[in-house]
Amino acid sequence: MIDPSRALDLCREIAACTEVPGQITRTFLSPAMRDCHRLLSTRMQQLGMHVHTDPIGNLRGLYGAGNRPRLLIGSHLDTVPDAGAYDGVLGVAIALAIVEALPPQTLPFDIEVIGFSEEEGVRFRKPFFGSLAAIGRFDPQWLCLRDESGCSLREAIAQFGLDPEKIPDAAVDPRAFAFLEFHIEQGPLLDRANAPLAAVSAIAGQSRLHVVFRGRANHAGATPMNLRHDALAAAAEWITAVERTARSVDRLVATVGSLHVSPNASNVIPSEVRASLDVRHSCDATRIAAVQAICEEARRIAAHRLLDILVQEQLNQDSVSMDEELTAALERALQNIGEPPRRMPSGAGHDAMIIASKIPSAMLFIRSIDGVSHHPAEAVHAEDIEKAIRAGVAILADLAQERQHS
Ligand code: HGY
Ligand code: MN
Ligand code: MN
Repeated sequence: MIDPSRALDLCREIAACTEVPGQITRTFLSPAMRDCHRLLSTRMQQLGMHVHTDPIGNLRGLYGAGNRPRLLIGSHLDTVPDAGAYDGVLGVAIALAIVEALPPQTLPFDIEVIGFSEEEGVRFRKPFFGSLAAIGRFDPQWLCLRDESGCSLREAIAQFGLDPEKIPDAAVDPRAFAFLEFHIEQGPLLDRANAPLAAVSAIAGQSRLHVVFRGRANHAGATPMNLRHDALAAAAEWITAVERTARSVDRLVATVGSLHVSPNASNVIPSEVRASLDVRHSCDATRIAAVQAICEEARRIAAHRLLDILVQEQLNQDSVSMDEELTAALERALQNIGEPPRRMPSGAGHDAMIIASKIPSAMLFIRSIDGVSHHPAEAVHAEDIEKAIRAGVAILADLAQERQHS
């Protein structure tokens, strides 16, 4: 019998590791992340794992001697602001539950559980530092990025007690042969289908940009409307155009999720607005064309209002298909536990889309109740977690059998 409550209790314990009392906010290498590492390290050590934090802040638990082929299982430990208790961390909790549930006979491979340090891209507005470093694609130029407080990425890593010069050491062992990520769906499809689990077929590509409208501050009471260069009015006109564009293209999604207004006073015409732009689609050409159209509209609006505009691309991540063999093995595992083999695309981004560029990767989605995520109401069914753990044990047995006969 597998008891899902240990994994769920671990998620709830880790939910208390937050920078903001009363909500769940845990960003890259924050003190809250250190608390999270402490809880997970204890659980990993109880399982007999060798635990270390790599130079980019990924928490790594090695189960086995480390001298054999290696299966990686993991997800991210950071969250969006005011998050739910399961996005990311549930994948690490399930990985540990799978190790705990393994039958006594030894597997012909080692297992490394990885809690990635930065997948959401909240603190430095650039996602995937942990998984990019794990596959050797971390760009040292990023060390100069600064967070809202002006702290550089280099300083943040050093303040956590890590050495930014050693980030190449975060690369995964060359004997790693596969990566599995267990993750909540974060959307409504499984809930609507009344289905607990599904293998992921592909992960939608995503573009993330920083758009700055620069006008001119002036007196809100004394400046006639025809003499204004209002950065916020320009941004507002553009944001409705972003939504209109996204609604006009099938399965395209576009979001302006973050807005900083300066000088942000009720009686001053806004001089500057810094906006985020997030555009996703399973077809890369469609996504890139939409980004170009949306940015062109921003430039048109700025020119019409005699404002300056700055557009900076932060991420241009193509969509990624999951490894066919591993995904078929996940579907066999679903059948093995009495569930129909089911596949579905992912609109959300995941570390698996980064790891997949170097190591065969696959994902198993777990139903999000009411399809809610990136919100405190994020919830899962305990029985779905029990099934996910059983599916994990089943796929490991499948991989073991395959390797013993290869
Ligand atoms: O934004 C995403 O897709 C993920 O939650 N980081
Ligand atoms: Mn997320
Ligand atoms: Mn996630």
